[in-house]
Amino acid sequence: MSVALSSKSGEFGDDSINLMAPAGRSKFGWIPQISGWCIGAAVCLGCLLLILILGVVAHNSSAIGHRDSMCENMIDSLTADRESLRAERDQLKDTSSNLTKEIEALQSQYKAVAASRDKLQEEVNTLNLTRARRECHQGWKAFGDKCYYFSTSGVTKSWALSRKDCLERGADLAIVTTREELDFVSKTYAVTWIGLSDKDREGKWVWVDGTELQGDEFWQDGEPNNSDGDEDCAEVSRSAKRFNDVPCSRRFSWACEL
Ligand SMILES: [Ca+2]
Ligand SMILES: [Ca+2]
Ligand SMILES: [Ca+2]
Repeated sequence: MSVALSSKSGEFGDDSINLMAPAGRSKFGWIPQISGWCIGAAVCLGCLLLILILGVVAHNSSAIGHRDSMCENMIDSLTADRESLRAERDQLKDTSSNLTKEIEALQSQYKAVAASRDKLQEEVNTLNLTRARRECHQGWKAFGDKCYYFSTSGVTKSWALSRKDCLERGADLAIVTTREELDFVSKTYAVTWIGLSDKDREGKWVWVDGTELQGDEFWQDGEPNNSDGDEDCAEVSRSAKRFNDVPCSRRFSWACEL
């Protein structure tokens, strides 16, 4: 393929320019001949450039598409997490509401049980008072839920005969287990027999019902001392309001408990 430049006939005569001169050069010698391979190379270069541009565009499009896909996946995942958290929150709200209702129900039940307990306790106290008053025969004194018989004023007996009198009345010598009972039993006479002795085994103080004395806070200071080796029965005095061991043969008033 060649390009030839020529003048109109007669305008330039022999001075017309022919770029297709056989020698490969123009008559002027400075205009290069544009050969076919140059044009082909240019076309190829253009094609390569176009392919490169298309490749870059395709790559960018693919990257953008991939990024959009990742974003969509992330949004879907976050949306699913949000829905899951909402569901958990709603479930916790329901659980909290149910627990609150259960607590309120338990509190209501507790109040009802406490009220019932208090009412029952009042009834028990009333019954105890009624029982004490009803069961105490004439000549007996009520204290708490028990009845007590105090021997006739001026009559004294040994510990054994005092106990015999109580047994004949269907009772026994008083068993004193509280400070209040001690004050009650000891206030009638100067000295009163109670149902406590160590006559079966020295030093082992046992009540008439067979139970062993618990603690030693009710003894007078220095008692029991088993003075002269012959003090096996316990009395209470109005002045001391505490126990003392004395010979069982001594004669005192006595107190029976039923
Ligand atoms: Ca008692
Ligand atoms: Ca003794
Ligand atoms: Ca003594």
